[in-house]
Amino acid sequence: MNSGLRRRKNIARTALPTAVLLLIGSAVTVQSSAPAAAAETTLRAAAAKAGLFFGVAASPNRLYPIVGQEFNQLTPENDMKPDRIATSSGGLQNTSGADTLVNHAQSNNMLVRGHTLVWHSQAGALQGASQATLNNFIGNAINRWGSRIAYWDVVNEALEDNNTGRRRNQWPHTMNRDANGDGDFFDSGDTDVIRDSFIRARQVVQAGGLTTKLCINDYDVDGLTVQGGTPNRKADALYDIVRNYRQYIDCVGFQAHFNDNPNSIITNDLQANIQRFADLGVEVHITELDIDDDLSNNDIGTGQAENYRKVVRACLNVAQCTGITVWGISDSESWRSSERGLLFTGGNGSYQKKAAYHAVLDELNKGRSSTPPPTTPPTTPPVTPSVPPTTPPVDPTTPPPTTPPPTTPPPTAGCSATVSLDSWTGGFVATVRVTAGTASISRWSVQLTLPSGATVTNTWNANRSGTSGTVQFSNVSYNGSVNGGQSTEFGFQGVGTATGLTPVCTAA
Ligand code: 9MR
Repeated sequence: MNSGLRRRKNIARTALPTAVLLLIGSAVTVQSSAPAAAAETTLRAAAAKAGLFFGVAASPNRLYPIVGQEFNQLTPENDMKPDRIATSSGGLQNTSGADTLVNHAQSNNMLVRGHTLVWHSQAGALQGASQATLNNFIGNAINRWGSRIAYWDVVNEALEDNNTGRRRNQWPHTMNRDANGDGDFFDSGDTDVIRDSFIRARQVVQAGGLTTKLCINDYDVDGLTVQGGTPNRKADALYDIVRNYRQYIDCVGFQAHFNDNPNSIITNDLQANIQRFADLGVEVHITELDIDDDLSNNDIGTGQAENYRKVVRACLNVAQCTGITVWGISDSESWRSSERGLLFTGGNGSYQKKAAYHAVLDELNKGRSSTPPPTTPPTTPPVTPSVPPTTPPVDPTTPPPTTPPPTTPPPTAGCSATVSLDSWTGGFVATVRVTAGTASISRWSVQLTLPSGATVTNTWNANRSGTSGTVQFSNVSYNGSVNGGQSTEFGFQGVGTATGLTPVCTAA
């Protein structure tokens, strides 16, 4: 039986598998200044107000109006997988479906999650490929869509089933070499497809000046424990990977396909598990959420709507949990239709909201916890990835960067700021790096003037006043403190053309 069939069979009733930041800045402002605001009536608006995205898995033949109305993030359910778009040498083919989805997302002001680059399943012509070929594919795929992809699942489902905590014993993980035989893949002499793929992806993002964030994604990694209180070794293994390769990894996806398998249930320690990854300094996303409507063995309740509410609340309670994606619109069009795991019934563009929809909307409208749990600083240096000497050379087929390198204005007292811009016809994403002077700072603000016709539509990791002309950005609660010589970043997306931006930074 091929792995796809075997996988589908497993999934039927057993374990299963598999960016908003755009709205975080503005949302934080709204939340603190207008706590009694009227409830929002769409998932995307409620999520944006709470400072996260709410997305959906989508296909080109199901781009009904609801997609843009209810959701502000889109993951191609199948159209960016290697079996669709990869050639055996790591080139690209058949990208029209993916292009359609990216264009639809862009015109509906939705973030895109690219899914996925390195995966044992649905590998198509890449099945059995070498790391060099995988690297070629990684470069070609990332560069095709550039910063229009907010998040890429670089590595998907690297860990095996049944809570063993081990890597999969199948390609591409069989390319692993544990050089000193100590049982892990984290030593300098080891080769590891996870590490090497992230290194390659990081190179491409850096070379292109892209804002794309790089994620690792898996299923059954949701709680600290699985049913019965057994430690979730798969989650622990994922945690070790992220901790050890933190310099290359920006984000972690918990697929959150909840069903009756003891390893796939919703546990009360979901929030604590999200928090421990957040404490490593990465963003956490719930990437493929669906919940069986009959969780008879589930240890914390049987009501689907209430279970959805618990998952949404766990994410809302951790500031670095920046997005939730449901794996489809309606039950009947889902990969697991018999379990009726989604928020809508109906089909073909005509959908009815379920109780689960109303529970999610209600929970999102409550916003983030007023007293978020304390976060500890990252244990490894965040933000600035470095590439070790073992890094393979940049693939010569990689197109040159599409954006000019950042320009550095003269530093002002306390801090300086640089901006790098990724532009496309009619829009842009700007990433602004704020660097403290020799002294540490506890607050910063950045002012810049947009050319006529340019308007900011979303901001992340900063509060903002103004949308056009002279616009002011200031730190949010978690990134105001910057040690001397260190940096933090925020970003914003807009329509129009934004060239010649000269940010001016002031600090306190
Ligand atoms: O939902 C996807 C379904 O249409 C495909 O047939 C299937 C093939 O493996 O993949 C499904 O999506 C999977 C995702 O890519 C990774 N995590 C598990 C998802 C459900 O199987």
